[in-house]
Amino acid sequence: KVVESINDAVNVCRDGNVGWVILNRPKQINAINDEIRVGVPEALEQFEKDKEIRVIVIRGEGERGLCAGADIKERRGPENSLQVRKRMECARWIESIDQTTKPVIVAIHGYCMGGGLELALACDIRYASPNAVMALPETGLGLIPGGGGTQRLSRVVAPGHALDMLLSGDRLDAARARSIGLVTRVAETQESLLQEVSELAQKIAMKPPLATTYVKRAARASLELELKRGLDLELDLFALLAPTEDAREAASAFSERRSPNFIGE
Ligand code: CO8
Repeated sequence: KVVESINDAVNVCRDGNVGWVILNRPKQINAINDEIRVGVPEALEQFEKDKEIRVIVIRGEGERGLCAGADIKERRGPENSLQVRKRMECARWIESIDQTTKPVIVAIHGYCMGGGLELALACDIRYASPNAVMALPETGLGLIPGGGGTQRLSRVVAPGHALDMLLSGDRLDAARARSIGLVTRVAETQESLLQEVSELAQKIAMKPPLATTYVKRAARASLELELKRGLDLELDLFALLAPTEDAREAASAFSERRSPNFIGE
């Protein structure tokens, strides 16, 4: 598998129908700098356009962790609130994950703090290693999360758990994170994380891609739409899928007791 560089801080790799986005600042525990802010959306856009890619995985290079949050050592001059507000538009790079129609899985090993957890919160499936450590420590720095943490966390876990994490800044281990639904899967061992994530990604990539895209769209819309509109959207998407080649192929393959061959139409 060939690893290609988007820039100094982000690599990509294609493995069959799975596209890997790799944060590559291991010495700084992949702390978020401008190259990550630019490189991740660029990598996602590449994979979004690539018909061969059906599932995307985000992971971090190095043993220490997925991402230790924003680069605290980035030097900036004094700024007033207006200047900060303008600059913080760059925090919207995480929204590139929302705009991706293909499923995005994040592999969380080691530290996943602040902006790193905000990145993970925007993904569709959070898969942790047993050594994962997750926290939103921003209030301890006199700040609040600025990459969607205050909004996405309570859409992922119950609001009581979200406020607990936001106010305390406490670090959660993988077992605790799974118990509150912050991650949905924990790997057997630290070493098996990427293999397990890869297997899950391949499994999803084997499914009819249109159905995968539409189910993601409908489920994500449920977080924003009132129920009636969400149910309408679900039926619209169902009706679009029912006559597709892949839906017909799935039914034929079932009747004929053979493996289906999906073409993405
Ligand atoms: N930014 C820049 N460099 C970092 C960061 C970071 N967030 N985290 C770790 N590093 C660097 C360390 O400086 C160190 O580099 P060096 O070897 O050159 O000194 C290297 O990575 C390894 O880190 P440690 O030696 O500290 O490793 P430990 O195992 O002792 O500790 C921790 C690991 C617990 C993850 C620790 O590094 C830590 O607490 N990091 C900061 C975590 C954090 O608070 N992140 C910010 C969260 S808030 C956020 O993301 C949004 C708000 C941003 C505000 C920015 C203010 C300007």
